Amino acid sequence: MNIIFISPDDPTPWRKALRKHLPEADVFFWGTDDIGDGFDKASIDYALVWKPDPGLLASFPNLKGIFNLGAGVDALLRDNTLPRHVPLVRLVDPQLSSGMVEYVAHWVLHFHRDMHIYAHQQRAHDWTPHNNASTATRRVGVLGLGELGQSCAHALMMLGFESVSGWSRTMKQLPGVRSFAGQDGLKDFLKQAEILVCLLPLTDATRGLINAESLALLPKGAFIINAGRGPLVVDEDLIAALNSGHVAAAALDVFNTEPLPGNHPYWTMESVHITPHVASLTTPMSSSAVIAEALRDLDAGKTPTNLVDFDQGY
Ligand code: NDP
Ligand code: OXD
Repeated sequence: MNIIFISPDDPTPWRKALRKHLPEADVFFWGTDDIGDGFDKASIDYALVWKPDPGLLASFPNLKGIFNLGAGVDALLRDNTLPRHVPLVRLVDPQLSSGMVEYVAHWVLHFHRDMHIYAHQQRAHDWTPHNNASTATRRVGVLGLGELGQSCAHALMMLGFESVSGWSRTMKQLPGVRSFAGQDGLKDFLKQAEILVCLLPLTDATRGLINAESLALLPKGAFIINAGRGPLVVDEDLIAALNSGHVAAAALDVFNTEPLPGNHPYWTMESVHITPHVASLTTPMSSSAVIAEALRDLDAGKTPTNLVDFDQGY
């Protein structure tokens, strides 16, 4: 079995991880000395990729499967030449989920416990205590109840949040989580989300979903945590909502343009907390284990879990 690995990541830990979890495969690392003059693209069975250059995957004529080295496939689906007859599998990895849980729990607690206010007060040498809000009454809403959204909703309940809700395309039955679905459920979901966690994939249906209209539905003083994708948010609308105080603060990990341009207003807004798309990072060892399992399923003619639905775009 021959595999092409295409990613800007350092190949060294990946070589080690793939040797351990896929010892039967010959793995060739694109952009390294593995790809000599006689390299035969037709010999490649599977591709492991993160943001390959558009057109590159189409140049491997005999691919039997493509494995995305991340959860979001929006960048891949933007490539019009992507071979759509080839199964595309996205990454679902317990370590990716736990990284996201850490990021989301951090910011939910940060806002819930007024840390954004105390940070501001510290700069003003201001010793004003505030009453602590209660997890019994704080309402947290998770946009996107997939692998990551469900893990985060569960973790928030474990932290004591008694009012956790989620919004997805299809209705969910998750113990303790109030489920809202589809456009019909969106308004009611937003109206009660004091802390809004965004873990939606970027698709034609979700682009720009966080806009003036949806932001206006949030309770006054709401918080936004976006670790899904930047273009889910209309930046000017979020900035206006932050400036008016309707949205109290935002933690943003993903942006319309990455890296975030140096002159972007977010950089200097006190109410905005920026991280450089690190909410959860793919780790070679744990993701190689799950990719190896899915790859063997596919090779044995089974349908792997976590196949991308090209029609839905995720
Ligand atoms: P999943 O595919 O497991 O879940 C996606 C969720 O979004 C599902 O609940 C789905 O609904 C819902 N959804 C999709 N489209 C719509 C829609 N039009 N209306 C309502 N709900 C919708 O994805 P993951 O949880 O694994 O990952 C989510 C995203 O997180 C990734 O696509 C990626 O963009 C981002 N991410 C960011 C990282 C970071 O470091 N910042 C790291 C990893 C991922 P349903 O359940 O009904 O299908
Ligand atoms: C992902 C990401 O989609 O890191 O996995 O953004």
